[in-house]
Amino acid sequence: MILVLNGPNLNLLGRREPEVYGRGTLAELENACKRYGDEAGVPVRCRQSNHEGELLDWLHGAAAEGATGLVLNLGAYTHTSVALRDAVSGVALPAVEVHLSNVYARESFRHHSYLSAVCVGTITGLGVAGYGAAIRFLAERSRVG
Ligand code: CA2
Repeated sequence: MILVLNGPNLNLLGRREPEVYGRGTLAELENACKRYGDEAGVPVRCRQSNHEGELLDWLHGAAAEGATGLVLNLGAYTHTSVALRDAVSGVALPAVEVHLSNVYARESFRHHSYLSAVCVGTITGLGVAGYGAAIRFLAERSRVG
């Protein structure tokens, strides 16, 4: 199972800033992730939280609930949270960092990520398709061990 975690404010998708994040809602994003998982032959579980501690708890429990990989869009916590970085680093599962928007085309405070160094890779600016690429990569990686 691949666990997709979306962080703060991503519950607002489709309701504000469509020029930055597109018109799709979080529910549509999560349905697309499940579809990408079906196509790649791996179950996908999606969660979103606005709370750092809840995201930490989900990361700590990921392996025990059967995750073989993580797709992480931790929103603004990407740029601020040493705690989430330490959790990703400690969880011993391959993680792909995903951003809907191209963070490098935006404000400079979005150019630094605490997560990138503890993830296998980062996909930024491809919208929902970036989640698909991450899911396909992790599905393949879990098959080859
Ligand atoms: O591009 C991304 O996916 C981000 O992770 C989104 C975060 C932002 O802090 C990161 O720098 C890049 C913010 C998510 C906010 O989502 C909203 C969606 C609709 C309306 C308002 C906010």
